[in-house]
Order: sequence, then structure tokens, then C-alpha cells
Amino acid sequence: MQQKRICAVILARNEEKTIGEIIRNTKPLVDEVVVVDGHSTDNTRLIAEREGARVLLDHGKGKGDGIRTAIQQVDSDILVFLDADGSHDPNDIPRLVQPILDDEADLVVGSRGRGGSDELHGDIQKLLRMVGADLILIAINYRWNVRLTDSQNGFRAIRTEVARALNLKENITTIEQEMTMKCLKKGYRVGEVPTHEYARRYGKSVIVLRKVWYRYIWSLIKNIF
Ligand SMILES: Nc1nc2c(ncn2[C@@H]2O[C@H](COP(=O)(O)OP(=O)(O)OP(=O)(O)O)[C@@H](O)[C@H]2O)c(=O)[nH]1
Ligand SMILES: [Mg+2]
Repeated sequence: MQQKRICAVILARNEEKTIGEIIRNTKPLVDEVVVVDGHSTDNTRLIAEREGARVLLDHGKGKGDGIRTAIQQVDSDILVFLDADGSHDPNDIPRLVQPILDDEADLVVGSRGRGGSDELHGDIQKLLRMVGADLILIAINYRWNVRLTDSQNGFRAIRTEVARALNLKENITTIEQEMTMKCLKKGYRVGEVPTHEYARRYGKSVIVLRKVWYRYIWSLIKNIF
């Protein structure tokens, strides 16, 4: 059987402090490293190019737009998505990809339910985020009679062919739950491996819960029926 080519897709918007190290740690584990730049105004793009990554530019609509840009433009057989803020450990990439290589899954999500998270515990904002994510997860589990422990983690691997077949629409971080739901709906195999989510190393979250919560609910409603 022919060797499958693996591409790490790093989503980055103003992550100059961490992007270089993430690329260096990712490179030895994959065949290709692509950085999707969300119109950074700092040196993210420059550093990514210097580290030898292929840099794509999204359309400035959000992380979902960035993910779609990669799905359209990258031709490797398997895509592994990870954040550029230090939340995801590149050393987990081989474990994420393995179920696809073994032909046991089409999408493999890094589960914070099983691997733990520094971003979902400790203050009210994080509590609300966690409860919201869990309610959505429960809805998904009942709808498709599965027992997933994370539907939203951005750290995930997917067969490129499958990603293209999903016709993803979401422009922001709602794209991850959309991807999970559309895979289940179309009968693709969704797997999980435990991965730990670390606190973003620098800077503040761009996600302001009170501004986006309804978009998560709306995307759930659109995709679950
Ligand atoms: N290409 C692209 N990447 C983005 C965009 N917005 C955010 N990102 C990146 O996507 C990743 C996830 O975004 P975060 O802001 O960390 O979102 P989060 O992990 O849910 O929230 P915090 O870690 O708490 O800030 C990070 O690496 C961001 O730099 C965008 O519009 N385009
Ligand atoms: Mg983050």
C-alpha cells in the first residue's frame, strides 16, 4: 500500500511568540507543514516562512475560514489541525493520525474529556464554556447514538478526501462541531484519542463567549436535524 502523506495545518492569527517553536516541533512528525495565516498584523507570517512552512492566507472571516482554506488547497492525504498558541502538543500528532493509518477512522478528534484541559476549568467564563460544550456533546451523542467525549477540540486529524466531501460552511470555531456532526451524519467513522489541552501560552482569548454562544447553538440546530 502506498504511504499516506500527512500535513500539519497550523491555524495562526497573531501568534508570533509561539508559532516558530510549534513549527519546529511539528516538522519532524509530518510530511508537510502549512500555516494558515488569519491576516496577522505581527510577525507570524514572516516567522512561519523563515521556519520553512508553506503559508496560506485565509479570507479574514475567522478560524473556520482558515480551516476551509487548507482543506481546499492542501493535497496531502491526511490533515492534522492544530492551534498556534501552544494549546496543542505536536508530540500527540502520531497518536491522532494512527487510527486513520490503520483504517479504523476517517476523523480523529483529540479528546479533552479524556486528556484534560487547562482552558475549561477555573473561572466562570471557562465553566460556562465547558457546560455549553458538554450540552452540545450530549445532544450529538443522543442524536447519532455515539459516546464521544469531545466534539469541538480543534486538535484533530481527518482524511482530506472526507474533509472535502463535508462541504463545511462555518466561518468561526463552530466549524469543529460542524465537522464532527457532518461526519456522523454522512456515516464516516469518528474516533477519539485523549489529548491534553494546555492554556494558551501568551495573549488573551479572542473568543468572547457572550458574543458567540448563540452561533454554537445555531450551528448545532442547523446540523443536528
Ligand atoms: N487562520 C486563522 N487562524 C485563527 C483565526 N482566529 C484564530 N486563529 C487561530 O486559531 C487558534 C485557536 O484560536 P484561539 O484564539 O486560541 O481560540 P481558543 O483556543 O478557543 O481560545 P483561547 O486559547 O482561550 O484563546 C489559534 O492558534 C489562533 O491563532 C483566524 O481568523 N484565521
Ligand atoms: Mg487557544
